[in-house]
Amino acid sequence: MGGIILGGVGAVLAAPIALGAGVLLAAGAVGYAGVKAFPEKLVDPKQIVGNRLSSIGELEKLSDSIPRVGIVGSSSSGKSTLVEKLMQSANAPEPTADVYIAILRSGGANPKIFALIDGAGEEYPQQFSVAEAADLLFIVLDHNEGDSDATIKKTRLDDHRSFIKQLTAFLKGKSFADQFVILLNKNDNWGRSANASDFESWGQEVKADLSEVVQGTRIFVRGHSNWDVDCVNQFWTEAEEKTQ
Ligand SMILES: Nc1nc2c(ncn2[C@@H]2O[C@H](COP(=O)(O)OP(=O)(O)O)[C@@H](O)[C@H]2O)c(=O)[nH]1
Ligand SMILES: [Mg+2]
Repeated sequence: MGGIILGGVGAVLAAPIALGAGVLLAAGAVGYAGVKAFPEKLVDPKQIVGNRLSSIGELEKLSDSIPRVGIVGSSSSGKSTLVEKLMQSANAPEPTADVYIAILRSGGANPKIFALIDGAGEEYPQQFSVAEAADLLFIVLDHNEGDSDATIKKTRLDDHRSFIKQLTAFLKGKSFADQFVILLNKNDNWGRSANASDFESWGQEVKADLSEVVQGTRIFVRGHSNWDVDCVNQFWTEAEEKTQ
């Protein structure tokens, strides 16, 4: 009997508590849904020109989509130096550890805002993610890893070949940029070599072999030097023209 009374009292007391808890839970759920439904504030690309983003995902948070230019190639080929030059920065880049994105207004005849994507050359997964994200892809190759030697090193050329082989294997079956530009970088150095034309021919071979593998992709190849302002400006002209 006592148990029944106690049970009854318990039920009467518990009901408001349960009701209260239920109301709180419902209010919380409604509040959470409200926050989730409220669109995340998008960033206007014009507001972040000159900035660096630290992940490709951040490009999804822009109010307008901007062309993505990927810059890939083996370590020390001059990718980050190119980005620094395009930023008109006098700094020599630190060795690149992670993928980053520079938001820049191009310096050609038809300026627009671009996302330039660069990563660590020795980290193939980073290189692949840069290539996969790109609307236009620059592949930076060189004749040796140094910055002052004119010698064309066979081992270096083989490294580039093997990099490209891995890259195309990764891209197979995926959708990716329909135009590639191969830069034969450090022209200021290899241009002084007696074998400069061999290196240029090698660049043409790379292009020919690549077009066999990535059919339907237009491939261009040219000499380039990050120390030559005209070459750096040419990058912007190409980026503008090839992302219309
Ligand atoms: N001579 C010469 N050296 C360059 C050129 N571009 C880059 N370098 C040098 O190559 C080295 C590697 O450059 P970096 O941009 O860090 O290469 P990354 O690993 O591809 O980003 C640095 O010592 C640069 O100064 C170039 O056009 N000419
Ligand atoms: Mg780098």
